[in-house]
Amino acid sequence: MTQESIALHLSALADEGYTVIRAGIAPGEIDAIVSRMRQIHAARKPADDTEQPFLNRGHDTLYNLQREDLSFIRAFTGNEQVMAVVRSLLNDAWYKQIASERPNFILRALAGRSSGERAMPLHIDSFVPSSGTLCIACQVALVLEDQTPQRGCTIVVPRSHLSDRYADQSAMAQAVPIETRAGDIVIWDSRLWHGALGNTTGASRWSLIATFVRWWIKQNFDITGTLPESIYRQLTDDEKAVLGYCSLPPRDEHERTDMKTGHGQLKPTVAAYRR
Ligand SMILES: O=C(O)CCC(=O)C(=O)O
Repeated sequence: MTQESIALHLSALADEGYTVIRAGIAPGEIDAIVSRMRQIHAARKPADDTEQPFLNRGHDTLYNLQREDLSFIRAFTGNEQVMAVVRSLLNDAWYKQIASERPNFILRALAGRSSGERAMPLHIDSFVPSSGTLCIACQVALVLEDQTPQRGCTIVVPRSHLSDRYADQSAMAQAVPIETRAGDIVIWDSRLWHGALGNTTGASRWSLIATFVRWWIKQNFDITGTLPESIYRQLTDDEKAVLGYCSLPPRDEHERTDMKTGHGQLKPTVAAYRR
């Protein structure tokens, strides 16, 4: 992807709150990811719907996929287009321990999602609205199966990320469906009012969704503490930073007084962070 097309995606994100990278995933990779997700879906006990977050009830959701397979992480970190866009959106320019052209943003959540029959209400995922020019969180959805309105595609209310308001269901009339093909990548600012239509086809509609946030935001799960050592061993320093290992809070002032660290302070194993 050229600098020019990255600039176009960034400008769409700034103005409309979302962008679509068409055919951003290699066909072989799509099949590998979706079949691994189907395997995990078949093996996991179905979640008790009442214990799921409200928005996910009635939908197939595979939580915490970074623990299952390196390929789920690398589908994002190995995609230069995605990394370039997300770095521009979320890197902290004052994070001096990591070179500015490397990521200092982190992964908040990595989940698989397929739409159920019920629509997913409009919502934001930044937890707080704002109308500022700086983004604090974004979602990157790797589309693994074609998405149409009948198959429960993502919907967004363009420009709502600048509204400084929580999502209002009466804005459904302004929501636009994002029709995509397997292999497309949709990126939206997490302040954008978005949701998904109900899937009336009976077919699955898997996408792999990463929520990336600025380094100081809390992660959905204990991503750093529960990563299998076998996956940690294979990560690059950039990937360790993205999973949060460079911005773990120190235990106390004797361990460290800076909230941010660089690659030089990364530890050899997951267990070593707990000592
Ligand atoms: O899967 C979708 O289309 C929307 C997902 C979504 O709204 C979310 O993950 O917050």
